[in-house]
Amino acid sequence: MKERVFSGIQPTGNIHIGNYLAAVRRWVELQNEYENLFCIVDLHAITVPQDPSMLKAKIRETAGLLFAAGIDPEKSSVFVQSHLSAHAELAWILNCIIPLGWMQRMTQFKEKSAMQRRTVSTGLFDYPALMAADILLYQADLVPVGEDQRQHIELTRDAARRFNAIYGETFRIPEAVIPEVGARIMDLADPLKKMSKSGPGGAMAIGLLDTPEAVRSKIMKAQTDSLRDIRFDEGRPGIHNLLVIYELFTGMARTAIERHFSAKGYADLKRELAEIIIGNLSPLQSHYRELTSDPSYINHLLTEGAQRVRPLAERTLSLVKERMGLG
Ligand code: ATP
Ligand code: LTN
Repeated sequence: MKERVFSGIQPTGNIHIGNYLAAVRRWVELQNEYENLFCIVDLHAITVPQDPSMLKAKIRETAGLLFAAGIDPEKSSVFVQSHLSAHAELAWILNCIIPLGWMQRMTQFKEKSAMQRRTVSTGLFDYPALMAADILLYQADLVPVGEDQRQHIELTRDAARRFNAIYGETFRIPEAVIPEVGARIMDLADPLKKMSKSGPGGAMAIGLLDTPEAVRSKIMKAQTDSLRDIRFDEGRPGIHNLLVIYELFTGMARTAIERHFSAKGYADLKRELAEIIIGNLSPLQSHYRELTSDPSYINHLLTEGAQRVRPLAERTLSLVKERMGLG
């Protein structure tokens, strides 16, 4: 039996190279070795206001980008969270066993709610319980994500252990898979903040569908520092971030990259990096255009994905209900 991989992505904003390098590209790499489930988490997306027609379009765009990036519908089930009511149902049940204090420790809520203050929804606070439900519903072994999701996966593990301790062995305890390099790609304008789809830094995130001109302009404007030498140094976040992106897209060793740039300046690094990103995104973008030329094709793949995973979700949910004496 192959181990099971589960991960999720929000259909909001533009999927950026941070999402790609830390998550999507890794999902593609893991495909042959594992059983794979990838969920487009629209119920998570509505924890902040969304325009309905835009959300519907973004769900298809996200799916199209996953397939264009190399997720193979024969090897992986890609599906939409709201197509299966079991996610919301299990989230409610987990709400009733997760202590409030655990949720109050979540740093992502603190950061995101600080930006919204008065209008912040209860759903945004409860976001990690729904994420735990996503993962536990499928008895996933591995959850490949970026660094920002580490705390949510810890909470998922704690919730699963707590449920198992109270009601008996029910959930598998999942593990986070977080890359050693590039788990947190930083914003180009403010390299102390993570590159984000929805945050204020969105304009300086490089989207997978960005035109070559947009990529060049964003990279050339990226914040650096007043030093000159080009070295991997975490104390210099702007240059470090550009070098990490360079490393991940080229696969070159750090020493080789530093040698390559030893007699060059920041402008050379930026120019080369922009072309490397453009070269990497170009095949993905043409694949995306092919896949989306017939809009019904993506819908068909998403319906199939949901059909494939439904029995797994239903099995866990009925076990949970039975254990708890529901119904
Ligand atoms: P937002 O920034 O609006 O919260 P997001 O960019 O985090 O959205 P998600 O759909 O929530 O997007 O994340 C998809 C995956 O990308 C997750 O595994 C997440 O950890 C990862 N990820 C998100 N931002 C980065 C980043 N800057 N660097 C590396 N990985 C990231
Ligand atoms: N919270 C994640 C998206 C997400 C997810 C999941 C990731 C929702 N459910 C389950 C892994 C497993 C995010 O914001 N990146």
